[in-house]
Amino acid sequence: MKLYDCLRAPNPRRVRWFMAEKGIDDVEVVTLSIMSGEHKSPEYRAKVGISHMPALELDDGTVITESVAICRYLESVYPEPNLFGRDPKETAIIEMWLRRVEMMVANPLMQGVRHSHPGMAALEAQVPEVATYNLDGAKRSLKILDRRLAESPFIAADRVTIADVVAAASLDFGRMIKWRPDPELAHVTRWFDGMLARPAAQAGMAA
Ligand SMILES: N[C@@H](CCC(=O)N[C@@H](CS)C(=O)NCC(=O)O)C(=O)O
Repeated sequence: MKLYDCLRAPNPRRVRWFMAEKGIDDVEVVTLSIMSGEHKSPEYRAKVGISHMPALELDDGTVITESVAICRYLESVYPEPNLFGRDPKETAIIEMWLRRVEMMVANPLMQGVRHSHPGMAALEAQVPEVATYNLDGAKRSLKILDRRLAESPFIAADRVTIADVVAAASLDFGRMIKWRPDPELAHVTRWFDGMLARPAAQAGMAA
């Protein structure tokens, strides 16, 4: 298998982090640069079908995009440690939090960065109001996460799951614009510091 990866982008980081949590080290990683437009080459587009990263190419040539779909596939192939749920109830709760995190925190934060970081102007027709609207939305949603984390060590279960990986990789992308969760959100802060201290958080980050 081959993972098409980009070092600073948050969606590829989810997959690297997820693989590191599972100790997966037999996937070849091909690093491309979004800023240099390598994901827009005719070869990449022909292979992947969309100019997005990450993408996972299987040995039979099948290509999977969408970071969570890639993680779900890897979970089936490498089931332990489990990050998507062990039984119907736990799987549904993890999916519920994953959807909440994706829509209420990850997407708004990514839009906030894309519409405000000067370096992203090459990728996005930036609208400052879009950045403000999305960053305000992410900030409000983090209060929901703070209440949840007051009663649970991790977002969806008593162990790290895909919901934590998606949330933490997305929140850490805020560093690009010096954005951090409000330190008054004590439970989010405790959880986020803990997530960033995990060895898997460093996957691909030193390069
Ligand atoms: N929903 C997709 C999003 C993929 C995506 O948008 N990736 C960004 C990098 S984080 C990308 O490839 N951007 C290319 C561009 O903006 O031209 C996923 O979860 O993988």
